[in-house]
Amino acid sequence: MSSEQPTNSPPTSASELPRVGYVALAGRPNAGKSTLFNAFLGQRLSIVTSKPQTTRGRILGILTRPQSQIIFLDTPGLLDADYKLHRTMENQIDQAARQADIILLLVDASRPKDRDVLIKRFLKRAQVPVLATLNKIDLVKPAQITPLQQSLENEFGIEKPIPVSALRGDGLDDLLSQLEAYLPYGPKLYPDDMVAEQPERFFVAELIREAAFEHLEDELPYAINVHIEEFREQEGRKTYINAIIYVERESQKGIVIGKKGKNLHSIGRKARAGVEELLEAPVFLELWVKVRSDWRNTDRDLREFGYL
Ligand SMILES: Nc1nc2c(ncn2[C@@H]2O[C@H](COP(=O)(O)OP(=O)(O)OP(=O)(O)O)[C@@H](O)[C@H]2O)c(=O)[nH]1
Ligand SMILES: [Mg+2]
Repeated sequence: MSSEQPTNSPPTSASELPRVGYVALAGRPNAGKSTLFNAFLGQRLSIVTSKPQTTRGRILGILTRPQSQIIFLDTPGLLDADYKLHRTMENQIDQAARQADIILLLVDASRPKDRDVLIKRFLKRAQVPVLATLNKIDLVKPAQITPLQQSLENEFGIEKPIPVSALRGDGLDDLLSQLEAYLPYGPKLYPDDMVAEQPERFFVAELIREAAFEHLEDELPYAINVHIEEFREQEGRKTYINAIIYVERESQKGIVIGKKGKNLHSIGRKARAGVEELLEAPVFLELWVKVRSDWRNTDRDLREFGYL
């Protein structure tokens, strides 16, 4: 965390040291934060789905370049907190913003007005410089980009947002150089080959949640949580993973399992492919579904699931 006054000018003193620092991604749910995070890191580290509220915590990803080490913090989307779970998500956003040297605010070009009051509230709390980017420009006509940039600049009192498409990779090199210029010079904080800090079993649980999120409809994706019960690497045999998908009600359990276990089977197949890609090893994935009533509002459950 920086105790200096926020300023919107990059550090100017040159040095032999690389630029090293934290970039927190922030924005509304579904703005494309995790897509951008993965595009910068060149790998699928943070889960991405077509549904909002996919990311539930702070995800750290390290990009080491010849002259810099940029530590990206992916965060949940800014929202109205309806559950205790949402309040833990808000805390994660604020913690990441405090830890950051610069905040990168993402605005979805196809939904620029989406609950902008939440963005304004967040910007008021921000203690460090904020750079903004207009994402998903592939979804709007080129002629719309300049007026959109201008209206966001006026609305939020920030510098002109940099237009990008995280999905296509357009504009990312320019954005990365601009971000880099805001980081202080200093020694690297992580080994060059390190990309993530959270343990493998965290990412495995996330990949299972990603598969379930995409597969399930309506409110159900939001009522699930994935917990890894057992993760065992075995010499000469498939890695054994036993995971529980928690739901909030008995009726939800039946839907997640599906007729003759069809839904659970599909979720398992999709999740296993992702987990095998991540671990670069064959995996035996066993999935169970259990009920944990009202876990999103229960401190004990939130603590056990790692949200608190
Ligand atoms: N067309 C288009 N789609 C994008 C772009 N970036 C992200 N998306 C899509 O937008 C959806 C949401 O992307 P995410 O990266 O999960 O968004 P997020 O901001 O992390 O969302 P939360 O985790 O819910 O806060 C996914 O379907 C992405 O494929 C983009 O540049 N263009
Ligand atoms: Mg996300």
